[in-house]
Amino acid sequence: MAEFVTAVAHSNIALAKYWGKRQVQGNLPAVGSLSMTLSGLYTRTSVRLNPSLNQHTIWVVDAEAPNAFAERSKHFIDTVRQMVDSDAYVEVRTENTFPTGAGLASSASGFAALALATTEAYGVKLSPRELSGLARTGSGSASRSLFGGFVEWHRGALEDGSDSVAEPIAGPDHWDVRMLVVITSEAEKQHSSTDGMNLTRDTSPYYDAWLSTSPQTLKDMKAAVLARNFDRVGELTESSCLQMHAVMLSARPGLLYWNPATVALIHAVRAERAAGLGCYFTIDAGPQVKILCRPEHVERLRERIENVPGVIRILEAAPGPDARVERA
Ligand code: 2P0
Repeated sequence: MAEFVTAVAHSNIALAKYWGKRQVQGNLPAVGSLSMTLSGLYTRTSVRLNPSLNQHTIWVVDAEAPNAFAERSKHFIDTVRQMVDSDAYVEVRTENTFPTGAGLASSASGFAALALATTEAYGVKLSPRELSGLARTGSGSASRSLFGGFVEWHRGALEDGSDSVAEPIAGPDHWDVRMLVVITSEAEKQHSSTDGMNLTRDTSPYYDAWLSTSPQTLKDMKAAVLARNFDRVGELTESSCLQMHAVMLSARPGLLYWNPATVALIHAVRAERAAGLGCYFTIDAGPQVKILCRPEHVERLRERIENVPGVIRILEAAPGPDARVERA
């Protein structure tokens, strides 16, 4: 039997957000986005061809493989298998260093690691750009998790999606900033992002405004990240987040991802900023609050927010590395 091939990919948090698909098939986004890859928060996935299997088997370490995740993964593996016309099925073991399904983008690191490990196991040779496009078909934000540091995912314009890939704009050493991930709930999220995006597109009267303002936000964000302009990046990060949540809230029925602790943390971040700490919030399709902050302010900020009612725990990340294959 073949050896296991193991790949590691890190989670990422968008500073300029992706919300909405120009085509659901292949997760082609309606807008481009820009993210920071997170050190310490990653998925490790091992894959091996197993001739005795008559279907793919997916094991999630320390957790039941949720059916939806297993089905998406099997479908994804089949697209790779068909690239080399193989009959072989695979055994997959995957583990996360952070809670799954709670707005922490486990599908981002998960499909990035699966793309890398599966192509390696089947002997499919792809460039990093092609790997990013492949990961996108598993989950949109996974396109960004192939790369370390600060990463732009292009909207692209081609119908086949081949130009909708991510690329790093600056490596992890470009800028020493931190992201605090403040967990306010460990419950699985109730709706898939795809369903939320479709509902938003179909029912929000503000969707066109979101599509028309996002490109400028992305352009400004890219320039600010390259210039290491912390307050400009922070201001754009909050703005992109709030514009995204405004369009989510304006769907019918409105998508409200926040809990009381989420709102309390927004106020806490703004109060600490007014008091002189370098910190800005962002929130994804879940109740966790991610706080972009200056490294020298991490300790003071932690002390101030750990007692906010509803805070369960706080994870800390710096800009993380590229996804990689681990050699034994
Ligand atoms: C992002 N999110 O840019 C945005 C912000 C959540 C809010 O990408 O349907 O799991 O697989 O393409 O990537 C989460 O959505 O969605 C996400 P699919 P994905 O990070």
